Amino acid sequence: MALDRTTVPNDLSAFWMPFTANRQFKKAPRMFVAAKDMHYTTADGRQVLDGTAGLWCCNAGHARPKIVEAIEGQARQLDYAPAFQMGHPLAFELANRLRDMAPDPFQHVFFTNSGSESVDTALKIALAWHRARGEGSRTRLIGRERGYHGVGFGGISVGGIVNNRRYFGTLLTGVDHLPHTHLPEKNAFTRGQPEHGAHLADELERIVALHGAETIAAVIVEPMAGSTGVLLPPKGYLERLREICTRHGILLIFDEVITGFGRLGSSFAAEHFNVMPDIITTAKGLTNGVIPMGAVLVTSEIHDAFMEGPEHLIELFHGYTYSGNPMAAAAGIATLETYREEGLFQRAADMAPYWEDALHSLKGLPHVIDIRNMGLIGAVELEPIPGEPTKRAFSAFLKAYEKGLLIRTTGDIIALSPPLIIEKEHVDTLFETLAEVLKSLD
Ligand code: PXG
Repeated sequence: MALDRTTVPNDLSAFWMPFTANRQFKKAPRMFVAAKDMHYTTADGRQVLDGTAGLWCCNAGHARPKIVEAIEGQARQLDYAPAFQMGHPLAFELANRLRDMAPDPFQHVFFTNSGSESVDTALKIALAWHRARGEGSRTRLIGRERGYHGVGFGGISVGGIVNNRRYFGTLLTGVDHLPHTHLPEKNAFTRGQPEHGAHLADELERIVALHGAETIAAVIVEPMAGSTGVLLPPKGYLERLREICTRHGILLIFDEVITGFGRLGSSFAAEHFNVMPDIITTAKGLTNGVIPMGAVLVTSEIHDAFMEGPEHLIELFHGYTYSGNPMAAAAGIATLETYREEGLFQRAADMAPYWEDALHSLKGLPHVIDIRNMGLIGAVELEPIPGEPTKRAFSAFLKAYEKGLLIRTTGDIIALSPPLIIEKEHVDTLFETLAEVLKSLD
């Protein structure tokens, strides 16, 4: 029997949906049944402009031929190969290509299946690396308020989204947090990196003084905090964080699950800001979101410290059944080729000024209290309805969807991150629709 891919089942009760108001959704479901380039098709046959690249992941747009063909071909050639003590060519090929596109220091790649797994992998590598070098006392991990590092126990421990933490017990011990960098009273309506807030990196010195540098393994931050509502690093902030980490022998991890693969107009935020961490976590755009995959990029200094001792012994007791999975690797290679052939990272950089102007034209519309942007990312922060936080932005989300536009909201912030293939006409349509939506809000 052919799979019916477009008819919505009558019974929606079995699927417990992630990060979704299940009961509300199931009363009035919003379903996509197809996608091509910049648009989704809904179950009731409407076209919806993708203002969010799915969930920040479909950077090359939807149903791109090269990626589709790679997956079809790979399913026929080699569907699965064991990930431990066996290999297959494409995982090595993808790792080589990632190394080649990453900034110079990043010479080795560990594959995962998601951003959450990349984060847990990076934290574990950081701990094990210090131990391998005889600094086993370095066990503390430092995250940041409002940080999002996925939903594993490591990720929510270093993360700083209250609702993602408060229900789940005591989390990892030995974790501390830097303050977030959101200073709306000083930086509202900034284009690009805000002027104020570099001093917030000095809080790391306070944390070091409190615990002792010799107890701290790593600091993890998103170079641009996406999920919490697009918080850009203040000018000089990342540089200062880097300098303090280096001075105290602490590893710096950039979580580039969102910023990797062209979102800011360059391969990685590390390159964009010209600040090199020791470890980079990725996922999402690595395979254009088509097949789940993540990757952790590390320097030779980190990798090589593990390559000691008898050669028959496993060097790192970590990995997943699907690390470097053939289908995902094929999708990843085809995705990176699509990015390169179409010059999509440069395209994002070229489109960014037009995007910025269009976004900031929303200033002055009802309830808009801040607008922030960088690369092909934008955020519009709305004044919350008194006593009912999140409601106004969610209402904007529903209205936009009705008008044929997909946006994301978090709290009372609207986040935008379109596929990098976006044309000026799409940008115009997107912001005209959003302006109508904002004017219609209570
Ligand atoms: N790190 C960062 C920086 C992320 O943004 C993850 C880790 C976790 O990735 P996985 O693949 O485990 O989900 C993320 C994910 C949103 C939104 O609307 C953001 C994410 C996921 C879903 C929605 O902002 N980021």
